[in-house]
Amino acid sequence: MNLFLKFFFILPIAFCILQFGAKSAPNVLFIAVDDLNDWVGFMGGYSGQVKTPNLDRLAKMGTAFTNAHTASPVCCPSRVAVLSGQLPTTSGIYSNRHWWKPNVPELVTIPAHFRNNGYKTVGAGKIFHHTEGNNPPESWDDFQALEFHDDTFARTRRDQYPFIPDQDAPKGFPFSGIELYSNEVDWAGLDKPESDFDDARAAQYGIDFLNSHRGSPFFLACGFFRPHMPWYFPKKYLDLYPLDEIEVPADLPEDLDDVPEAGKQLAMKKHVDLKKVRDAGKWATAIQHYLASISFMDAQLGQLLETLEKSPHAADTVIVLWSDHGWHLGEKQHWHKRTLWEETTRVPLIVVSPHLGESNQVCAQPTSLLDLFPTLIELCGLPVVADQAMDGVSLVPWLLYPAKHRTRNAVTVHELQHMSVRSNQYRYIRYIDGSEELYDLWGDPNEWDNLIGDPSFEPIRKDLSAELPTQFAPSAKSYTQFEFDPRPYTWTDKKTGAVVSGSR
Ligand SMILES: [Ca+2]
Ligand SMILES: [Ca+2]
Repeated sequence: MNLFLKFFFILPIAFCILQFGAKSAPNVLFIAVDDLNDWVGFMGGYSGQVKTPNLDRLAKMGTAFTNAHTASPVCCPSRVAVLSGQLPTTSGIYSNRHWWKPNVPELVTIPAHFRNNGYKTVGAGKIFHHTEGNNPPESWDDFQALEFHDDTFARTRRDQYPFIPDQDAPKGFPFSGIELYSNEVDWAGLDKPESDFDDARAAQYGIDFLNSHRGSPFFLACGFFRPHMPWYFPKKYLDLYPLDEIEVPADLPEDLDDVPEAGKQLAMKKHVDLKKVRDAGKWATAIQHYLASISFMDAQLGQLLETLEKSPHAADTVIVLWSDHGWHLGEKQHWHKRTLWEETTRVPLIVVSPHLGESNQVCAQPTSLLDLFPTLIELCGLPVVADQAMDGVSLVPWLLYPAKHRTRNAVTVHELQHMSVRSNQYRYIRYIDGSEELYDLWGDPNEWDNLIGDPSFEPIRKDLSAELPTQFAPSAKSYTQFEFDPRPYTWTDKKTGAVVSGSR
């Protein structure tokens, strides 16, 4: 066949096969992890040895984005941002007090978009925020809810957990030996079968689905709750982390001296927990339990990946894994999340495409979890979501060329107008009162030395500040302004009487 015929005959056929054949609609395995910072093997965020063989294996299967950041440092707004492709400043969903569906009923989320385009969408565990009213059934053909078998007694808010039975705290609680912020802030290796833990149940749901499903393309979401608190897991995972090998974060008592008042307030929120933990001599013990939680979650991930690899879906399934935000374990005097520093914003993000990009790639360009929705749309050949602005961009160019320079940096928004932008080298923070921080992560990876006020960094400050949002969607209505009915999954606006339904 001459070149002319090849061009006009074979290429279009190849194109058609790619577009409309089996490969035009790859499956998706969508894995969410909760409160996992950069303490994973392939990111090197922990100064000691963290054991995450399965996260590391997954990273090697595709592209690991090692400079990826959350859109918001709290569960609900972060997850809504990932699942809608919009910053809180676009959607108005800024906090855990905001139900997205009654506030922005037209918002199309990732699972809904896949379902609208012929995919079978199923899931288990924590994908949207885990309290009642955040996970409309309309997005899913089937969903196994997170039932909190690990810590039923910690879910004391009846309005947030109406589906969980009342249960007294067990004998010996708190297992950490310290009374902390809430029942949730506890840790222990527990003596119960691994299969009884919530994350094992979520993994098992995915395993059963992969083993039984045949036919139509699927979107399978698996949401792991660890290392979210409480740090409960099967006891054996503690053996991975002998206490005398635990590294505690470098402690610089004067670190907050050059942080503006608004930043200090974020750092000191729940600082009392860190103080109690350290005063009790249990800082290393707490870290040991965070690490063991990570390894327990990693083991569940491993079972899921192993099942996928042995299934007929292996060659045609896109895999993405992300964590909703990070966690401080004492850096900046902080214990928990809800800040704009590296410990909270930097998260694992892995994309594996069976048809695109090499394996074992690392992309160190600044990326955002907001990029996931456009990436999945492109990888699966779905139409863009009509009339829905997206604040991220597809990562496909970086799957093809991981070193490709990216001019767009990663923006994080915390509540109303506390904001940060992370570039390749720098982090710029501006709080609602206009106060600022600037760090050079290459020379100062701990973000100890605030460079604001140094005239030689003024051009960088100016460039980065220009990337922060300038338009702010009004804050969504608080959940207290709605009446939520889990059956048939409706919200009634207490003032207007308007009803929004999220039922299937
Ligand atoms: Ca979280
Ligand atoms: Ca400092």
